[in-house]
Amino acid sequence: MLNTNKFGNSLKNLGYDFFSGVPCSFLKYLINYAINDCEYIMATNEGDAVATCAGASVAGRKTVVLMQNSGLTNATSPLTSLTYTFKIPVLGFVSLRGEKGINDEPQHDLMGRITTQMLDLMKIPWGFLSNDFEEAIKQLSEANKYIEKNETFFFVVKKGTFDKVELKEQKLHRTFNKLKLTRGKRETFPPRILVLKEISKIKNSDTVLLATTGKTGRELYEVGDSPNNLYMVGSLGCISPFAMGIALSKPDKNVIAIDGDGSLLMRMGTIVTNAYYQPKNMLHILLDNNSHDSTGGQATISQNVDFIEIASSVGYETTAYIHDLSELEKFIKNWKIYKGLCFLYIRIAKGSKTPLGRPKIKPYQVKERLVEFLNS
Ligand SMILES: Cc1ncc(C[n+]2csc(CCOP(=O)(O)OP(=O)(O)O)c2C)c(N)n1
Repeated sequence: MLNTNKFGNSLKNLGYDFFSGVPCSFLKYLINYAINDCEYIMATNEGDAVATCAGASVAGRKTVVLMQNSGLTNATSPLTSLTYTFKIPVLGFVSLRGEKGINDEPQHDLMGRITTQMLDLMKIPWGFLSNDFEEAIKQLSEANKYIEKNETFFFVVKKGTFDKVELKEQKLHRTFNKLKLTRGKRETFPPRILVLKEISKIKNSDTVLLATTGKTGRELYEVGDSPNNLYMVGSLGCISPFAMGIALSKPDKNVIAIDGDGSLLMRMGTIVTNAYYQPKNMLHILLDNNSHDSTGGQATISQNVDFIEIASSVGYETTAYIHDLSELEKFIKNWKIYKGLCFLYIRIAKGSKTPLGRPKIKPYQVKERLVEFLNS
């Protein structure tokens, strides 16, 4: 069995101090260590945890995701289209529930048989974590070499690998909304590209603009490409947890996540996490066209959702319904001065600029220059 505190300290000595995940009983003592002694983000979904760690990693942190193998299925989207595609390194620990020969619950049976195959399929290098301390430390040092090459590496963790660490009492807080501005008049439904032009005006050497998957990123690129932009591809819903990872790790930068209704609905739990950790330097702007515009305009059913109520109730400090472009300009200017976690909601027209190109720069190049920007 591994001495969990000693193993955790070895992780820390290698620089791994940013953790996120969803608990698993096989990993609970490592998770308890991370909660007790490190920065640990309690995610609502393993995919969100990967996205948050990816953001923190881009911002210069060494990050660790912790998950049950059943949660590996939740994380496949960001592990294939975010960390792999953008070459963002994250160190993973995934439990092996359902291992052949151990008596486990029926729901783990299939995942127990395919966990390592799934990692192979996702082109994630991995190893079974040894329960011998000296050996495990050697494995850690090998894993660290992958991380330093910008590759993700996963340890597969069997039952009884970590010795007991008590979870210290978690000091939890409530987060409260301080200013909520709801719909007060008719809105104007501007086209997305005009909204993006307005948002882009804020950009300076302190600000990053992160655009959600699909045409939002493509239009932002056409509005004006720059090293402090990132265009998410694939991994729908990951823009705000990714932004939070950056915002928490770089408190001196303004981090703006431009989200879509389909995207936010796909990972709705993220706003609970964003609000709980409350980065003061994060502005979350939702462009709602009631549709999956990028994939042909199919409905998202967001007309039934009051995003302002939801973001306010989970504790975004400021939430505001934006009726037109001049209000958007005013609120962004105010946010630059007063900051605080802020959620702006704007209804936009369906459709996009035609013809619409795609970024000519590759995702990992976009990431590389953002890393440079964030560390400059
Ligand atoms: C996990 C995942 N599922 C599906 C897609 C395909 N997809 C790309 S963009 C998009 C629509 C997103 O809708 P929304 O966030 O409302 O933005 P809009 O296209 O309306 O600007 C979909 C479904 C994806 N990239 N990732």
